[in-house]
Amino acid sequence: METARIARILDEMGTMLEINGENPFRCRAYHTAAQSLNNLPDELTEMIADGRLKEVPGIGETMYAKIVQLATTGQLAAYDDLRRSTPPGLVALLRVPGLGPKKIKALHDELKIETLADLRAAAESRKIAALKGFGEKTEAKILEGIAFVEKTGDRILQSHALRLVTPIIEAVRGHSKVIRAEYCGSLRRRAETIGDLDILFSAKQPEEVIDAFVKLPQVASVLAHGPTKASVRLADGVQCDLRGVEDSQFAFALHYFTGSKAHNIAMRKRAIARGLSLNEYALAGEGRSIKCHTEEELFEALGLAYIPPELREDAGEIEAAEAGKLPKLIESDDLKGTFHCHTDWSDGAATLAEMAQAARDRGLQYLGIADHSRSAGYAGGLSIERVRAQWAEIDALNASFGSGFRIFKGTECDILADGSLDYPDELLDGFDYVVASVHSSFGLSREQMTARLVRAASNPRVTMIGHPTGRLLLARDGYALDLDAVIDAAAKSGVMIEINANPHRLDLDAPHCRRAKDKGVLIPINPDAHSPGGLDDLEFGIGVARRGWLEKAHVWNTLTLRSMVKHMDRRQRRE
Ligand code: DGT
Ligand code: CA
Ligand code: CA
Ligand code: ZN
Repeated sequence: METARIARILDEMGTMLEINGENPFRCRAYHTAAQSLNNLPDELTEMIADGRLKEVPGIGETMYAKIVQLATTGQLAAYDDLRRSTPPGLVALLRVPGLGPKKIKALHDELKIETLADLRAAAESRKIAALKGFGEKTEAKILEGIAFVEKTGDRILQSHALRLVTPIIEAVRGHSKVIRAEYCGSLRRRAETIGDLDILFSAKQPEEVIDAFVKLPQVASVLAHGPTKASVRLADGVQCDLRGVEDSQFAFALHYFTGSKAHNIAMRKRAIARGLSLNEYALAGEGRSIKCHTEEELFEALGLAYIPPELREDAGEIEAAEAGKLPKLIESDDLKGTFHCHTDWSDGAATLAEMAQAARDRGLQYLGIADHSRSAGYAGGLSIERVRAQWAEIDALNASFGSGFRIFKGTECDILADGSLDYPDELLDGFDYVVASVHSSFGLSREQMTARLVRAASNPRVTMIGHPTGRLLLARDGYALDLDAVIDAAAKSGVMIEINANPHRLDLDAPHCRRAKDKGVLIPINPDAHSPGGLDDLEFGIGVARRGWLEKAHVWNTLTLRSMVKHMDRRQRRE
């Protein structure tokens, strides 16, 4: 069984135990083990084989046995028992922002609440406010939370969708009858969250391929099964649609099923205006159909430059393609380094040296370390003394690297409730750069929160604002905030705003990226990595940047190490 899946099972077990009112230490053990699994430096099977898994902190003896059993057999009796004894609706209630296992247990014990519908009924009839430890404010929050869950529905994170689709697309491509295959839909457009997976292939006899697809081990149930298409539910509950076409239709189908729907409609209108008709199988006019082997040819046939999937939202891309004014979008290789990464000095899982090695392994020229500041007690925030000690270690490491690589000294400095920073100015001046983020007092009014961030975005000691809205995709909305006012303040003072590339955040989002860029705000892409593997999240940031129409020049960390050093010096001299 896949490591990420095992981690999810352990997490779920910890949660179910919490809902059952188990001893908190026992519950924690599961969550800690799950986290350790997600941060493993090597393949799980490898680490079991050579005995290293036993040494991993956070994995005790009994937990070790459970992990080995899941990895080798895919089964765990304790997990099955827990699932049987816990009403399934209760775990789903965790998706309601503000409801934790303790509250869910209380609601179940006191009001017999087992489902989202039960919860809504109880809140609407004011039964929750009357419960001990709840009150009117909590009840109102729960109603808001239910609306949030209904809005996000069954969507999944882009990162999750990518993990699911990768082995399936490989299997489809591996079929001997398949000529071409791609995933389409919102995932190809690199949307923040994904409703279902869409896979397209071309073959002379699609039926054989479809029959093989519905028998893949990932498929839990078949929803529909015809000669050219099938819909299935995967083991994770996610829906996956597969369609087969003839190879001559592939470009049209690829374009159609990539969407977005709004983009498709605009393209069809354009075809009609030129006396043509466009659908998922063909572009035709005056009794003849126009051959297109690729999407490039399809766009060309309609008088357009190639529009990358990330831009296909009917947000001006067709007009820009017609005028030859599409941006030359940033690409993964353009990134030369990154900022906002954590180490075990605060809440990261790896040492400075390990993180630096991981950055070099990925071809980066520099790595910015930004551990938490002193107020962030929950995340091991650094005291002033610890900051200075970390600088000494960074200096020593840098001396060992030579000129090809460098660690930059940064901090992820808390923005306090009044908008001031968590360290004194003298200390801030000693960093190469400062990421300023909100990690506390989320409940401020919109006016207060805006004033707080505007103040930080106007502070000359701030290099960039971190995860500006604080949202967690599919888990909680950002705090109340006038983000455009923050962008304006940043533009005026020359402060940057990051794209936090962690797939749970993607914050700035693409539309605000585009606005910030238009106003002249520089936008670094940061992984917020807490482990070596976290650096790979940069790719999700590239997706946001492309959806936000960003070119290489709009992203700070496309500068080479040499240019970056110069630019930092100039900034520090406030030129
Ligand atoms: P999702 O699954 O909610 O994350 O979003 P999509 O964009 O993947 O949507 P989906 O799976 O319903 O459909 C895939 C693509 O098929 C969609 O992006 C555009 C195309 N499509 C679906 N329905 C329509 C439609 O009614 N009209 C047009 N023009 N295109 C459609
Ligand atoms: Ca879809
Ligand atoms: Ca679909
Ligand atoms: Zn943060």
